[in-house]
Amino acid sequence: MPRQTLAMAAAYTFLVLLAVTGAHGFHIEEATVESIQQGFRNDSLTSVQLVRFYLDRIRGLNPLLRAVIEVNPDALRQAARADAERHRFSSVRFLAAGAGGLLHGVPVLLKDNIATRDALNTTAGSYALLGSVPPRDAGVVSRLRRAGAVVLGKANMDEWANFRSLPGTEGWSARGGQARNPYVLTASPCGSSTGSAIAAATSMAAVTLGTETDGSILCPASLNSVVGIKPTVGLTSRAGVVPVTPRQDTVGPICRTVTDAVHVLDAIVGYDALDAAATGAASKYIPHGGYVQFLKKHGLNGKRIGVPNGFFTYPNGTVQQMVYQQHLNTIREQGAIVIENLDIENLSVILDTLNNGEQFALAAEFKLSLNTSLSDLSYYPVRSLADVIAFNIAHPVEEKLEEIGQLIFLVAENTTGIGATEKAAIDRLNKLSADGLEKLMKEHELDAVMAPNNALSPVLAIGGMPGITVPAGYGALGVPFGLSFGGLRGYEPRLIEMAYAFEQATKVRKPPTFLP
Ligand SMILES: *[C@@H]1O[C@H](CO)[C@@H](O)[C@H](O)[C@H]1NC(C)=O
Ligand SMILES: *[C@@H]1O[C@H](CO)[C@@H](O)[C@H](O)[C@H]1NC(C)=O
Ligand SMILES: *[C@@H]1O[C@H](CO)[C@@H](O)[C@H](O)[C@H]1NC(C)=O
Ligand SMILES: *[C@@H]1O[C@H](CO)[C@@H](O)[C@H](O)[C@H]1NC(C)=O
Ligand SMILES: *[C@@H]1O[C@H](CO)[C@@H](O)[C@H](O)[C@H]1NC(C)=O
Ligand SMILES: CC(=O)N[C@H]1CO[C@H](CO)[C@@H](O)[C@@H]1O
Repeated sequence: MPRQTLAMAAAYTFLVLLAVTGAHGFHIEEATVESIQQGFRNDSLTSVQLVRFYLDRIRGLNPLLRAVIEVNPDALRQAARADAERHRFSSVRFLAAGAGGLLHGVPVLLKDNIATRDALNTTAGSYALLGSVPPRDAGVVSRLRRAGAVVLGKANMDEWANFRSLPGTEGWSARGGQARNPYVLTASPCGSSTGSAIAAATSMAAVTLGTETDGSILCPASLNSVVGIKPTVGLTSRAGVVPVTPRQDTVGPICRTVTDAVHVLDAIVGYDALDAAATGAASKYIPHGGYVQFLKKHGLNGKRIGVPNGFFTYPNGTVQQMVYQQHLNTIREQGAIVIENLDIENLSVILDTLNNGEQFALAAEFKLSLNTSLSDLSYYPVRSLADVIAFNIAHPVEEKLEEIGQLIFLVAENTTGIGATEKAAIDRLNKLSADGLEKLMKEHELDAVMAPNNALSPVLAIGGMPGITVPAGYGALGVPFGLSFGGLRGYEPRLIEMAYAFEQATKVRKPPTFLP
């Protein structure tokens, strides 16, 4: 049997066994954060049982799907502590103490570029960073720990967030191997937050975190039929995250439902002194009382939603064309005002990220940011981009140097900081954003624009703007696709309203099919 078939057979056997022997009163597969908390409260579930379930599931599915790079040897102990805390306090005092939030005792899987100061490594998928020691948890991880979440492990990703080479490494990293789409195993799982999306889709974790510079949450979430929130840049801290650029990087949840994603978002947003400028500037967007209040069943009612030209380009008769058309009708029936035939100025320039200055600016910014982030480590096997390049040359087999190369690294290494040319490129990107989506949304008083999957990502990326993708359907071969809502900086409340109402009106998502 070929290796893939063998692994598939093993995974199927495992799933069947799990279904038969699943001994918990509580059905953990596909469980939501709120049902998990209810299970905790009515004593049908413990955090330890949850962690055991997810660890078993990772053991069974990961040989096939390669969604996880490392599991946390401390996860069961953290879960036991969460269970003990819950039992020690009466619920009122527990809540008053600031603990007992919705993520208390809930296992979270982190993309491998998000630092944890524990037994787990943080490597962006690369052997070059193996053994590095971060001085502290990433800002978002500190917040998760304070909320009582259990750090379950690190998720596979496109190595270096797909910023090593062209054409790239969708779902591949040297340390994690090639991740697979759990719906159609031969289809792209997209990236770079690949493992986070797959793990959420297959219940290898309750909830997960990904990161996005340009498409890395919205794309894998869409293609693995889960919900991804790409927050406004600065809403969530990037401190302790292996960077591409502070101008575009953002950390956000990837989960099975909008509600789960919103609970995670609530836990991770906020000011961080170690990412002071961006989190300081974005903190004005965080609503008093958090984001849960925007989970409104009628959240589409009265919303003005633009449909920019150039995105819904599926030929008549294809599944995508028909399903998206149906969704537009549903969105109208839900009371939204859908405005079609809008043009984002210079859209073709914005989408041409190789030539419009985006990649050019990113290259210079990456070299600087990586250097800063490496020099912040308590122990670092590599100190600079030059060291990482040399590492890949010295480890060509593990790092698949011949096959994948490191062209972006080489281009980035040739840069010498943000000079006049780089500054001009960044100004031009800002202008493209201001004259593009920002102007369009203001002129038409839009609450959001809609597009398939991650099609909006470059438009949102250059403006630091937020987006949410929600499962929208399955193509002729069973490959998932999503519908994304994007908006201006700080538009999370209304994007959440629309995404939630759309999700509740359509309920498209179904668990993975593991088709060959
Ligand atoms: C406890 O809550 C869970 C989650 O809602 C539910 O599935 C389960 O049936 C409940 N069990 C009991 C004993 O009430
Ligand atoms: C982290 O990497 C080291 C190798 O440097 C390995 O021994 C260790 O098991 C890894 N940690 C985890 C949690 O897998
Ligand atoms: C697709 O169908 C629409 C509506 O029926 C029609 O207006 C349009 O011309 C068709 N497009 C193509 C490419 O056939
Ligand atoms: C990298 O950072 C170190 C320490 O902050 C600094 O001394 C060095 O000049 C930087 N190198 C580059 C290439 O920016
Ligand atoms: C880097 O710069 C050197 C010297 O100018 C040049 O020969 C080389 O082609 C450049 N590499 C890349 C990838 O641009
Ligand atoms: C940056 C850029 O390419 N801007 C162009 C946007 O489109 C207008 C015309 O619609 C051009 O004049 C700009 O040069």
